Amino acid sequence: MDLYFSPLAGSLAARIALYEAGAEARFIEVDPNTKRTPDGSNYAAINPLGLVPLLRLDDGSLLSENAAVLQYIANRFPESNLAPTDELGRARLQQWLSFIGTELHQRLFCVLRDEAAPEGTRTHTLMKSEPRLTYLNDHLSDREFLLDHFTVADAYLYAVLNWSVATRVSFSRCPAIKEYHRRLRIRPSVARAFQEELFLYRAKPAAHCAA
Ligand SMILES: N[C@@H](CCC(=O)N[C@@H](CS)C(=O)NCC(=O)O)C(=O)O
Repeated sequence: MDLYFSPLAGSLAARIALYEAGAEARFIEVDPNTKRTPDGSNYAAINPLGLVPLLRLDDGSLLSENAAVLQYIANRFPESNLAPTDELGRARLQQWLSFIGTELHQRLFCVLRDEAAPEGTRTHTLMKSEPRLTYLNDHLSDREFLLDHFTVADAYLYAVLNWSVATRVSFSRCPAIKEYHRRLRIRPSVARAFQEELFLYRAKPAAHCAA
């Protein structure tokens, strides 16, 4: 399996999931500016959207979208227990993957990372995100993970919360989110994935705009 990724992008979640599963995978870096891979291939020809993550499966087919990629990894390595198997548990996992993907990844962090956004966008976006962050903070205030054990949704939430530094989103009013992020950071799969991608990120700072 190949994972197309950019250092410290949302694709970090898939790397964490693969490490959790102890899976064999090849990691192919995509330069977010040039859309080239290290061998000079044009990533836009592989994924016309130009977005990461993207998985190339063993049969050569491609799978995109964080929620799908993460659930595929969880399904492919069931012994790693990265997703609930019961019907309601699966729906709850989907609920959190959707929340993270839409309410946090796209609606909050992608907007704040957009340097071309019109004036006033930041204030408006932060104001709109407040109830969402409060909701997440309340949910995390009495639990270690989003569900009752570590799942791919935690890997995704961790990757997204990392962008709070570059986007200057403060969690001072969200102590449970802060504590959750701190706890996950020291989980071995997470620490390993983060350190490896931080190294790549720092190697080419001009290519990245966040994290
Ligand atoms: N809907 C996609 C969004 C993925 C996405 O926004 N990826 C960002 C990195 S976090 C990206 O590849 N950005 C590059 C670009 O916009 O050109 C998903 O959930 O996988």
